[in-house]
Amino acid sequence: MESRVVRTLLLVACLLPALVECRVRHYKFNVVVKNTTRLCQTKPIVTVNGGFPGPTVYAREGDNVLVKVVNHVKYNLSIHWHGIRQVRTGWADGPAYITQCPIQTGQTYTYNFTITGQRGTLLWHAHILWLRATVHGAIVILPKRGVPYPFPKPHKEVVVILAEWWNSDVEAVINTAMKSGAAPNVSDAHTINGHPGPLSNCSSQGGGGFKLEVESGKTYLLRIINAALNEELFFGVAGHPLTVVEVDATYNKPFTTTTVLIAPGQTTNVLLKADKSGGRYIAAASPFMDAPIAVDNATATALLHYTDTPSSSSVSTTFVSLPPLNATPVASKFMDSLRSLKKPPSSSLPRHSRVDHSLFITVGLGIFPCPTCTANNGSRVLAAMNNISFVMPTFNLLQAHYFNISGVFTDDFPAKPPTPFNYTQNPTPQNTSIVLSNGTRLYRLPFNSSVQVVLQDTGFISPENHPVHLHGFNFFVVGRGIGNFDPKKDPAKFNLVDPVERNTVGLPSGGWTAFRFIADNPGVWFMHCHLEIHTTWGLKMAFVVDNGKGPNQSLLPPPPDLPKC
Ligand SMILES: *[C@@H]1O[C@H](CO)[C@@H](O)[C@H](O)[C@H]1NC(C)=O
Ligand SMILES: *[C@@H]1O[C@H](CO)[C@@H](O)[C@H](O)[C@H]1NC(C)=O
Ligand SMILES: *[C@@H]1O[C@H](CO)[C@@H](O)[C@H](O)[C@H]1NC(C)=O
Ligand SMILES: *[C@@H]1O[C@H](CO)[C@@H](O)[C@H](O)[C@H]1NC(C)=O
Ligand SMILES: *[C@@H]1O[C@H](CO)[C@@H](O)[C@H](O)[C@H]1NC(C)=O
Ligand SMILES: *[C@@H]1O[C@H](CO)[C@@H](O)[C@H](O)[C@H]1NC(C)=O
Ligand SMILES: *[C@@H]1O[C@H](CO)[C@@H](O)[C@H](O)[C@H]1NC(C)=O
Ligand SMILES: *[C@@H]1O[C@H](CO)[C@@H](O)[C@H](O)[C@H]1NC(C)=O
Ligand SMILES: *[C@@H]1O[C@H](CO)[C@@H](O)[C@H](O)[C@H]1NC(C)=O
Ligand SMILES: *[C@@H]1O[C@H](CO)[C@@H](O)[C@H](O)[C@H]1NC(C)=O
Ligand SMILES: *[C@@H]1O[C@H](CO)[C@@H](O)[C@H](O)[C@H]1NC(C)=O
Ligand SMILES: *[C@@H]1O[C@H](CO)[C@@H](O)[C@H](O)[C@H]1NC(C)=O
Ligand SMILES: [Cu+2]
Repeated sequence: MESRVVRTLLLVACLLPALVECRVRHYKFNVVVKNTTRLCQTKPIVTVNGGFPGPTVYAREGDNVLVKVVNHVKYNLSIHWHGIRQVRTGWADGPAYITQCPIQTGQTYTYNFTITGQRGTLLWHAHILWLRATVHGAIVILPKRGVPYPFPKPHKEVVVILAEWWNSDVEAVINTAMKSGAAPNVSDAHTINGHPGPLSNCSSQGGGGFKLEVESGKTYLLRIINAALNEELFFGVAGHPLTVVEVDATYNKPFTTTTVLIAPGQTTNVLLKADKSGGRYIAAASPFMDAPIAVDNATATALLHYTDTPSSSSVSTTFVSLPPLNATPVASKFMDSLRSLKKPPSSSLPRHSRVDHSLFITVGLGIFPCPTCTANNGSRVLAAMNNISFVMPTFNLLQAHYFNISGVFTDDFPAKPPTPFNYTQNPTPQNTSIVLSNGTRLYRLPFNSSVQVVLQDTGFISPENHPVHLHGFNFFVVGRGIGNFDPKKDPAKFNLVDPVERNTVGLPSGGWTAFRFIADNPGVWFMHCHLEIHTTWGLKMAFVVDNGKGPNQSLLPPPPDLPKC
């Protein structure tokens, strides 16, 4: 009896922000429809436990996390633990039809993973359809007990989730677009912790938006997450410079900036010093887009409120100093400022001489025949890597790999584009076809091989900034540039001393980016643009990493409750 009480107490305590020592942390995610009001409109949205955003998952480095997901909605579902390395546990990664079949209506699946060698801020989100618009939340991984941050301990830590809000049903938005062949509607508002904020219409809902209470003289750690579907965002706080200390759950050399750039799927920890004697200040998020592509240009706001300041006092709105939509120099400066805190060990960052697999991958839009598409003269806009628009299988790739089931995928994804051309020439010469091919083609990597990937944006239809995310690994961003990658000159300029380590990198519009990693995690690992519209259009591929020697270098067997197709 007593031990049951203790166990129950421990279970409850293990849900709290790491107050007690728990090696196993249990969460329950009930996926339910919840009527929610924003922008003066009430509509049903898909949520976890009724929240928009959903609950924060707290853990410590080394913990085993168990999340029981119960699907109570009409959609197929899966949840991805974005940035968690999932060492040998690909079954818990989450992208539908890549590492699992979906959790169907009425079904349950328990994600079981251990957080190995990681601490910081990450996010979880739905990885099927466009459900991630409302099905998302934070993952906060504290360092091992007794291990301090490499910066002064903040007075408080606050999760800040940036996202988008649609007045229409998001599934209708993407379905309509796919039927017509045209681009989908953009969102109606951006949100900060679920709210468009005090400067939007209908701000009375939710008490005027998110409010961060601060005490004068104290320092706060903001764990900023971009959970938006389709937009890179600038973020800033009026009168308060931000010191960036961590991105994608890796520490960087601290630097101070008025504006943070954060792409969908990225996370950024910043220190904010409440150095004013009092007052009320606006925090804001607005989009970054340096290509002729439609975006939701609404600014989301929140309030930084010094305690003891009367709510009637005026609000400082110097936030209008957030850069304009197309501020490429601000974005470039931010990305160029990111450096790893420590020199990475050469065992994790391959040198030139040790690169076993060198891939050059074009990333961009194109067209594909579609006789029924009305908006586009019998074609539709799609997107591709190395000219292949990825076709989603109807069976789980990881399972097909593990059980040697043939006919689900091929492992012939090309290491270079089929036809070399002037990638960033804009407009692209008419003699270079923008018609794409398609297929479920993967790239095979032996265990422990060292990999270099150069992503090259193309001018097909339009150049554009693509935040590319790799599952199962962190990579080191060794270089970036504008124009065509020069394989003779550019590698000599690579940073192999303190390149930033992350899981999602912004490929500059009309440019290239290069990263390296060691394929030390067996399984099938998705790589895709984290703009959901581009993923839907096929801007994705996957790596299949073979087992190494013995059980410690091999994928674990699938859990018994793995959903079936
Ligand atoms: C949402 O609200 C509508 C009408 O306002 C109601 O008909 C519907 O049952 C509600 N749905 C849920 C899930 O509460
Ligand atoms: C979680 O997975 C590990 C293997 O990685 C296994 O030993 C453990 O029993 C699993 N936990 C549960 C609750 O299924
Ligand atoms: C897209 O936006 C247009 C114009 O605002 C609106 O009429 C239409 O209903 C929207 N489509 C969807 C699928 O929400
Ligand atoms: C607020 O609503 C008014 C009236 O509907 C409209 O004219 C205005 O543009 C809206 N402002 C914002 C920021 O949405
Ligand atoms: C936002 O976009 C709309 C049309 O999409 C345009 O009318 C409006 O001027 C833009 N506002 C800003 C501040 O750029
Ligand atoms: C569709 O084709 C017609 C006739 O060839 C042309 O006039 C029109 O501009 C085309 N529309 C689009 C959206 O490409
Ligand atoms: C799949 O094939 C590999 C290599 O041929 C073999 O080692 C493995 O046992 C096979 N797995 C199954 C489940 O048949
Ligand atoms: C490629 O296109 C760019 C932009 O139009 C141009 O400046 C450059 O000279 C072209 N490069 C080659 C090799 O043709
Ligand atoms: C394509 O056009 C460019 C000039 O726009 C020319 O230099 C090139 O030779 C052409 N390529 C082919 C295959 O026709
Ligand atoms: C892409 O593939 C299609 C279909 O095979 C082909 O027609 C086109 O020329 C290819 N484009 C490039 C740039 O390789
Ligand atoms: C892939 O391309 C083939 C050949 O054009 C086409 O028949 C098929 O429908 C395409 N598959 C998808 C999912 O678009
Ligand atoms: C849900 O997933 C199952 C398994 O892949 C599939 O058979 C079914 O068609 C899906 N349902 C919907 C509504 O897409
Ligand atoms: Cu993209």
